Amino acid sequence: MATITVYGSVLSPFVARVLLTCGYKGLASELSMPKDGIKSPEFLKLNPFGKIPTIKDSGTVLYESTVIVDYLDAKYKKKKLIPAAAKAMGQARLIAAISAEYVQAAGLKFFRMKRANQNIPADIEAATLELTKGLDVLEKIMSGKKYAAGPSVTIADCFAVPALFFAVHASALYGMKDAIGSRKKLRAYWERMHKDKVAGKILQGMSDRMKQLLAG
Ligand SMILES: N[C@@H](CCC(=O)N[C@@H](CS)C(=O)NCC(=O)O)C(=O)O
Repeated sequence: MATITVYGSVLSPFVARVLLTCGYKGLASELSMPKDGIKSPEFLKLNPFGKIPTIKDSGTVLYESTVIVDYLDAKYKKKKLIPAAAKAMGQARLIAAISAEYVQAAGLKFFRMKRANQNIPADIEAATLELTKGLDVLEKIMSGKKYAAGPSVTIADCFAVPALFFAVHASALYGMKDAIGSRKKLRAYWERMHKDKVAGKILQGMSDRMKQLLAG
């Protein structure tokens, strides 16, 4: 199997989804930023939006993280991350969607406000409310087992881990000391994922990169 090129940076939660997918499926991947930048004519030929992640897998070029995750799971049949049974698939996709659309979205709002040096109380309050609601729902639907949707790793983990990273670390930039709070299933999951071989490595990479970025 050829090595999959993943264009991007580990700090991007969209890229991290793809790296987690490769990691959990045991696929060889190589992470790199496009040589002349994401808006260069060369890179725009691969992804007309000039965004990361974008992948090259032998002759296949793809962009949009959710599409890439589905593609990798469909192409490489071993260690399936999308459950075949309808109910289990629905549960895994629901956790992935809540993580992406609510938890990650709110976390990214904090991060982007910080990078733009914005401190508008109404915006901070709106992001806090959105994050609180998203985390409450996630706590409700998490399996409470080893992985997000049950005893085995699924697509849910590929979305939940980067979403929780931004929920915790970006909200902390606005004084939320502990975004997870008293949500028991989420807390145990978050602690477990730091010790998980695949997720732990990605979380460390995200954390190192965020520190570098904020320092610079
Ligand atoms: N919907 C896209 C979003 C990707 C995305 O927004 N990536 C950001 C990095 S976190 C990016 O490339 N931003 C550069 C830009 O929009 O110009 C996906 O799921 O892949």
